[in-house]
Amino acid sequence: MTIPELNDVHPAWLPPEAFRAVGSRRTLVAGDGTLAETVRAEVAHACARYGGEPVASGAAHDLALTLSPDGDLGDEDFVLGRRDGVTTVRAGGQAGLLYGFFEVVRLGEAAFAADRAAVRHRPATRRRMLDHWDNIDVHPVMGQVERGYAGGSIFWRDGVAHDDLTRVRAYGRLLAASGVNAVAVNNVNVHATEARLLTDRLGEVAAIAAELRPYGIRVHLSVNFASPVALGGLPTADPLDAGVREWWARTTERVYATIPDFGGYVVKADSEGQPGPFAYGRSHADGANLLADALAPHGGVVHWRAFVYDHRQDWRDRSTDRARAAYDHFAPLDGRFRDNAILQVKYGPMDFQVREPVSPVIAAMPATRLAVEFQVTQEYTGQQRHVCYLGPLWSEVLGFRPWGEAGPAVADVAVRGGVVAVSNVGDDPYWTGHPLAQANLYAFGRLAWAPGLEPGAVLDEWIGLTFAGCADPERLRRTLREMMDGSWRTYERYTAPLGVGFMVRPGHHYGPDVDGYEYTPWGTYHFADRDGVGVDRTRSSGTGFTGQYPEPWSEVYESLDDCPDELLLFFHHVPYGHVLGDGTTVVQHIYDTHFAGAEEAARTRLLWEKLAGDGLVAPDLYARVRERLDEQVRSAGEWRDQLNTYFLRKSGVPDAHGRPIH
Ligand code: GCV
Repeated sequence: MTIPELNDVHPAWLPPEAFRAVGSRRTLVAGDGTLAETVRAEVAHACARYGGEPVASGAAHDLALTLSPDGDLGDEDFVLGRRDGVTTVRAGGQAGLLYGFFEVVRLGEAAFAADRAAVRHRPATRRRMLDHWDNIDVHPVMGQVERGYAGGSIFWRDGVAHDDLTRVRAYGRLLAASGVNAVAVNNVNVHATEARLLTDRLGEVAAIAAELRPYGIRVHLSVNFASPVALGGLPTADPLDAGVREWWARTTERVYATIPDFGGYVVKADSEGQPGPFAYGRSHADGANLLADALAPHGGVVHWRAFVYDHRQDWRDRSTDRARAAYDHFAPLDGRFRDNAILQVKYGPMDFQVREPVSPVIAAMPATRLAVEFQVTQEYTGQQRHVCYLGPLWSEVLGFRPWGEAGPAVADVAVRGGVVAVSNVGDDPYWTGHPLAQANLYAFGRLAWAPGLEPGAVLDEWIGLTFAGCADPERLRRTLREMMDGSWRTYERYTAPLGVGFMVRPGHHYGPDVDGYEYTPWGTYHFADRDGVGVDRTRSSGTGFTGQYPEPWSEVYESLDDCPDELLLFFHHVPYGHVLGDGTTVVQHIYDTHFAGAEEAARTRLLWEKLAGDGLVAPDLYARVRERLDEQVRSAGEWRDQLNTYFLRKSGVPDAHGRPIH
């Protein structure tokens, strides 16, 4: 086992300096197995640089990482403490040893300072997963990585897997240090070439799995529901057909013969053109169970996506509501999914908008294992050209209580199914295009592991690791916190207002286009006219979507008075003069937030500029962020002007402060 080292690629949150504290100590690693070997190699690697020493059992040491499988610790759990000058990590399994090691790295010198009471660490949920929307062949419209904003794929290039997969190993290392333990390596839109990863191109998946295994990460594969026809030559892919069931069973057996620790399948079915069980008059439970049954003998799981809706809607038809679709399709199927079928639900009912209510599906299926899906890749949140730290959004969603304050939170529901997100990584030298977007990847792993972590504290961890060894860490920390803490809300301010969403350019989804989707089949409308704006999703006069929530939210969202302002236009169509909680009207709020948001973007750039030339960050990283900030400021100005102009022209209501609107 060699620790991956890459030239010309930024080390993200694992620069050599982050290992100084561990690397300058005497460390004992007790335990056997693949992951224990990784920890041993990590310790040796850090010691070689910083003068410490890996020691054998019986020798004096400062840090002991010990595998002690018996007891009450799960495989990923560990207990960390310090007494009598020795820091100890006692792990329930090899994975716990690895996570315990990275916890010590995260703590740095603090791990070796004062005594600390033994604290038990355990992940909130067993599966913390990243989905890659990577294509093997460059797709004519979507490119190498669908919704990718960080260059090509780290797995595939121009039709084949990369020869040198060192970068995949380094990725696994970064993910392990954040808490992620599963990766799906291809796009959920499974095109012809990618479908074959399941059969004759399985070797490429095995090669990737071999790189990720030493860091405790299992590989999953997105599969095409029509594979029995497309790959197996069968006349049907009907989930109840015996030949089809047999085909999936045999195919899956071969997968496990090649990759014994394979994680399972991810399926997007009957969605945006992907095939699915509807073609055979079968339900999505039938579809998911077909694959679950094939995977069960091998311990695998199927992630079946709930992102099913009609993308050929008639915009003239006000009764159809895309927000209703996932619940309408799936809630009636509660209790009908196998135990190794996980229903993967996007956090909101629409599609990864900057502001949406939490999906009602999450509260509707108590007898089904649900995973919550986030989007680390910033499709609708600035495409890694804008600073937009998403930790606060995810934290808000995970902490939301669908049954009211006394009930469980979304994170509690996800315990059984896991937390999943679409990765933002590509073959870019900074991994994520925008160097500050690395924080989103890190934060996803940390919040999936411990949903109660405070997003600002996660940011501090990320800053401390990424910029370890910085000459003035406190100044840098303060600057980055100021730039990033509120960046999601800033982005919200200068883009679509009050929860309405989708005022983006169709297709690529970057930049403003208020009516871009208004008369399309995609079901994403705002219904602005001369009198008002917003979607009436009430039971009393609208689409009835509010009725998909349990109380108290079904009542809160239904009521114009109680509906939270930030979601007002998601649930209600209101006149421009409607008065919000802070006393401003809707249209004045639109003007105010768009002016403020664009100003905040400019202030973010100023904060960064103050770091120029003082050596706190490397010049190339400084320049990359600076270049992105220029685009953010430009784009925020464009959003401000288009949105304000649009609503001035529609409403005829002037800005109360007489600011320039075009
Ligand atoms: C992979 C959105 C994106 C699509 C994506 C889809 C999904 O609609 O724009 O690119 O497809 O979500 O989550 O399946």
